[in-house]
Amino acid sequence: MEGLHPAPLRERDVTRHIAREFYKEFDQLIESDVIVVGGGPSGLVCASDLACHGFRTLLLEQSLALGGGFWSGGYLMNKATVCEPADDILKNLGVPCKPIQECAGMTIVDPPHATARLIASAYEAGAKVLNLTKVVDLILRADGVLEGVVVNNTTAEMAGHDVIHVDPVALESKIVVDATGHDAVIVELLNKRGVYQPVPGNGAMWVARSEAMVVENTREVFPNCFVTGLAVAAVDGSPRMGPAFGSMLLSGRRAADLVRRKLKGEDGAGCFS
Ligand code: 48H
Repeated sequence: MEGLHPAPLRERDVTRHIAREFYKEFDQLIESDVIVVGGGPSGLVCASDLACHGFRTLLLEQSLALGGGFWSGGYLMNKATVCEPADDILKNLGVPCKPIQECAGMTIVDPPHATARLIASAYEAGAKVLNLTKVVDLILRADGVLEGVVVNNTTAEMAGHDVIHVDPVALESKIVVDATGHDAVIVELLNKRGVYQPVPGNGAMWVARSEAMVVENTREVFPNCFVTGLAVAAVDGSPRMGPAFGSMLLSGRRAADLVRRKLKGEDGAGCFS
């Protein structure tokens, strides 16, 4: 249309500016304060809080979409539960949380709405995101110091090395947060590299206990490696909770607080077990 654009829009310009912006940003992401692996609810809250505090925070997600398991409430039902006080995290982002009269403290949320707001909040706080990026290994020194992760493009990894042999690349950080949910991928990799015990996987469902255990046991499990969300239950063999998401949000917040204290060198932070 005449007058819409000063010069006719060229395809090469679209490509050029996408490439320039991506690689300019990627250059900055090679070195971060914190890498959060996994863009589910716990990882999103953790990344958002850390970025809010001014830490260079990179969120890595193997899927195209961020949000992990928080797009639905289980069994393909589009409602999920969030118990107090975690509902405050969502309410502060403008997500409606409907109280349930029969169950004191329980609220119901629309998962896509909550997830969209968590994603927006992480971006608005300044967290950087690489999606379709799968963590496949760790940077681990002989003295047992974790210094970052090794990543590859998810689609190349999915094809398998026999079909597409693309070497991965490394991204450095002071801290790595395992927010990979059921599989506790980072802790599994520590185990594969012989520096951590086997990961038992989460225990059977017991919602009355599981949520508190995940939040309480959010911690530094290995020097410079923190674990949050369902990955905590996987590392401890503690019970799962089904589509109850409050502890994912609270655990993400607690992990960010522990990381912040460690990076600031505050007392009591960073006692791994
Ligand atoms: C990059 C990776 C890699 C990798 C995995 O599963 P999530 O939503 O995790 P949480 O802990 O934030 O939330 C758990 C919750 O969604 C849930 O499943 C609950 C409460 N279940 C209870 C029950 O009883 O089952 O998100 C983890 C994210 C996902 O987006 C993965 O794609 C991503 O981590 N991820 N990203 N590199 N190697 N592995």
